[in-house]
Amino acid sequence: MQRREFLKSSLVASAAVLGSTALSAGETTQPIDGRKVSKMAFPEKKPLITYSDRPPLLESPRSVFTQGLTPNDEFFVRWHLPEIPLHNDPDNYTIKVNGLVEKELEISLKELKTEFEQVEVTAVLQCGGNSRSAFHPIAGGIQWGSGAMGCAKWKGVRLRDVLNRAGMKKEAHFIGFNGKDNAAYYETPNFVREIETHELDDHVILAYEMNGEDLPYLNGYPLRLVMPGYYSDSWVKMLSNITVTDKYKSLFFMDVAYRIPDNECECEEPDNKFKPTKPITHMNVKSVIGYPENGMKVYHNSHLVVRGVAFDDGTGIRDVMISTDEGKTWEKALLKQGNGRYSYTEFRYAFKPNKYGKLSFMAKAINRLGEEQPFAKDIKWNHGGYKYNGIDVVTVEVV
Ligand SMILES: Nc1nc2c(c(=O)[nH]1)N[C@H]1C(S)=C(S)[C@@H](COP(=O)(O)O)O[C@H]1N2
Ligand SMILES: [Mo]
Repeated sequence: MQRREFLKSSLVASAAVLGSTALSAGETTQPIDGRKVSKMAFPEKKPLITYSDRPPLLESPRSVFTQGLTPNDEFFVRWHLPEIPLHNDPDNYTIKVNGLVEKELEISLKELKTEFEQVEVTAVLQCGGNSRSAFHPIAGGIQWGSGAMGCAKWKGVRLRDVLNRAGMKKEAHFIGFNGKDNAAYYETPNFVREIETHELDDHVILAYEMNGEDLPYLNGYPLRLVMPGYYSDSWVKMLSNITVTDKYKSLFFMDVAYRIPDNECECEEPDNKFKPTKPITHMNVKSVIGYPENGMKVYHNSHLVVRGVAFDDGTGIRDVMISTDEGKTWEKALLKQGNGRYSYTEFRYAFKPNKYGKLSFMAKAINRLGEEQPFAKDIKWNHGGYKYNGIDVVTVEVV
């Protein structure tokens, strides 16, 4: 083969390679919607979208997001390990506080409820992988729609008060939390999360009540960590241990899962993953339309009220904008707030459909810092499928 010909053919080959890279570059669209709820229900739960029953993985359907507080029996459920205890006796339930503390403690549920100040906070609990099904190619993990979230009024005691009783030593830098669920195989560690001591503020609580009732069993009965503004991988359920350390311990869930690229865009390419990574922490601004739902038929000239919820990490929602023309023009929705800055902001927008055929509603939340949801196509890909917050779209048919 002559040299010139060789150059030509290698050029063709590299063009083909470039072409395929461009095609496989990570894309995002709308999360998959409209999955059916199961016929079966778990104890204390209504039938929900069910991905697995061991461990239980349950998603709330879209219609739940018309309410500012998510009912306990419609609240999503996520466990990582197949072995969750099948029984917890509240009279004998204790948690241990150990590690770099002056005095190790073993506190019973009863002592928590009677010896510490009781506090309440309304806060959104959202899995970092909520809406993961929007990522292409598929990001590893459960292919959630947008129902791996909920908002509840949590009651409990301040983590700080409990740690103060034990007395953290000066070298304390990390606080680890362990749940009572166990791995089925010894290689898999227990579910453990660590936070840095500076992340500990007065809103972080050990909660035993949710919306005025005991926690539902599957949501962590009888005690869980509540970290308002943070993705819920750090909200450890069925808490058993609080361990104070000076060094970051290499534990699976902190080291592998729930991490994103540690770069400006928090993004990477499917065939060129970025290192180093960092844990997901604060939630970005997001909204989800609860009504109407995709595929609904609505009447021409009827009085339609679009409803949904918006939230962020506690910065606070300033506006929710609605578009009925694919994002060309936007109008403000009416907001209802009042449960504090970590809770859902409810929104509503009245509209009279005056054209037959397909009609799309888009919802875009903007927070007090001016941060807003991007269009789905502008969300950048990451291999774990975390932090999706694309503008929500619901398409109905006007008949
Ligand atoms: N003990 C324990 N706590 C846990 C988990 C777990 O697997 N075990 N999963 C975490 C993750 S990733 C999420 S999204 C939330 C889900 O909380 P929920 O089941 O109350 O909705 O719990 C967190 N706390
Ligand atoms: Mo999660």
